[in-house]
Amino acid sequence: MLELLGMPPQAATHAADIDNMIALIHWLMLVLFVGWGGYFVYVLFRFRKSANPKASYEGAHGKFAKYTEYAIIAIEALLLVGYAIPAWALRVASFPPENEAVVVRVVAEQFAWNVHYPGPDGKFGRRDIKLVAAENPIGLDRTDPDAKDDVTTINQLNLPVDRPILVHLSSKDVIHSFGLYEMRVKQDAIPGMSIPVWFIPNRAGEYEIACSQLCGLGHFRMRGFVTIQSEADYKKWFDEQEKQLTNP
Ligand SMILES: [Cu+2]
Repeated sequence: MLELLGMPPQAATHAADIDNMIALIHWLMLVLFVGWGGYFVYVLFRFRKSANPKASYEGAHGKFAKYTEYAIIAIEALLLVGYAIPAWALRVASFPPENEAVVVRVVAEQFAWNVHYPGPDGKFGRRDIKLVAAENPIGLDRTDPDAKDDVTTINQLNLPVDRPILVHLSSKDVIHSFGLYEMRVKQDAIPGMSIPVWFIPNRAGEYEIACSQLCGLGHFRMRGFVTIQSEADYKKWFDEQEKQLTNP
């Protein structure tokens, strides 16, 4: 239904919850729009000049308007407390443990997404701002033992399907925003901060990383790709990357 209305396919486990909330909010807005619109037309007719030659300075009596307001407040509170806050809490307070998740760093810059995998040792190598260069955009120090097996890519994020993904998001320059529409993920990347984002992709395929903050003149081309693949394909891809590290 939502896909027919132009929503992207749902490619993460929490996508349906977010879409349900969006749908509920839109239903409420539709009811309010029709309700207020109908009321407006009624008032135009009911208080027309010919039927009310003399203006009433008292205004309308009756409790209907008051109760309608209370009902709308109650529904909005229900949406906030029953849906929005729990959905948000799950994203920002219930991170998967690092040893179960695929952990990856994404470093945004004008105008690219740098991806940094810790490699089989599970440890991210040291990074040094002095080492930042065109061929080493994140300044990875390859002399550090933890960095030896680290894999870096530009604008390409490969991830296995059906596993929790934990992205540590940061930025080298300005505020960017990590937007994976199909996975219903959007998080600002803020210089000086490392922000964790997690999700479980549940549909293999090729998706896009869109920068969702106007971050400069090249914002339009700040576009990366996410490949969600089976565990076996992901491992194969990763092994190829490792091979290239040892004999480039
Ligand atoms: Cu950007």
